[in-house]
Amino acid sequence: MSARKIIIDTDPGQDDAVAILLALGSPEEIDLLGITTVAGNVPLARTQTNARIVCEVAGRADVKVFAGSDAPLERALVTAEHVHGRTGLDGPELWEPTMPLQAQNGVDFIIDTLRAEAPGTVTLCPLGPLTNIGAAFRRAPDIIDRVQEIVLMGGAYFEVGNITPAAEFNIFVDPEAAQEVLASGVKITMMPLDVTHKALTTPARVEAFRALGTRVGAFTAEMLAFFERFDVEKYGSEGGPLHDPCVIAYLIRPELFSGRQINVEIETTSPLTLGMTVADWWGVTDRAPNALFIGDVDAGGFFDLLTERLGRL
Ligand SMILES: [Ca+2]
Repeated sequence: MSARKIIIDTDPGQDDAVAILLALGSPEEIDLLGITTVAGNVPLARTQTNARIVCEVAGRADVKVFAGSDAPLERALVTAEHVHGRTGLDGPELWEPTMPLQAQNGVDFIIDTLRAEAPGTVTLCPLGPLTNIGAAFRRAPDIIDRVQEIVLMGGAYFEVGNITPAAEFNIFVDPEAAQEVLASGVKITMMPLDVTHKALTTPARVEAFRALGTRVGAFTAEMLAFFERFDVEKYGSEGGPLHDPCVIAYLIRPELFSGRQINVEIETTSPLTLGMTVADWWGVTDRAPNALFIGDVDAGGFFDLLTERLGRL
């Protein structure tokens, strides 16, 4: 089987960084066409910088990194420095990357790539707010039918909200983009908090990254040591959830995950529940299913895969 062509759309973010590293460590399964960045956890100037830092850590200055949208489609940007730190990638010592940022806008790269590649051969992997995907679909509706699948991190049902009592961060930041993507008819797989909160770091799991004895292993352990503090304090859990790597792990080892094909709609008007993922997990409406909503993961298998693949870099 040939490697699956993907575009990672991201707002790094320590967990985004691990997702990118997992993709770079898995060339048999993943053909990374490019990384598009979006404003989310931190503003765009930082997310595009952070994406290049992560590529440089992996020794992959050849990866194409693009800057996309600097603000949601119809709203002011909300960021999450309280979780990820001032840089978005707090933990390890950072530097100004020397690898180039591509001149083309990330949204244009998504459009051009989907038009250039054969229909049904490119998977989009959004790890942040869905602004770039929504913008591309608005500007070039002809590309919608050409997407193989969208596998995204976002939303929550049983875990409800993390940025508000009702909403998960990625969906909350750009609810209009999220709703348009969910209504697009593209095959969609969602990694909500319900599953990512089961992919928790533990001291032993973080130590396994450090024990790789590589630059990537040390960088990852330092990021996660910072990242887990927020969730350990908030939820009383042993570690922090590796949200975004679930997306890439699903492409490599789908058998680690399970979920339900259900209808998911996004609240875009209520001030109280803005950005809520209204997920019909129990099938109480007759609304047509539009997403595979993942609910469970084999966390041991997930961390074994991560450690093995990051160990290749
Ligand atoms: Ca992210």
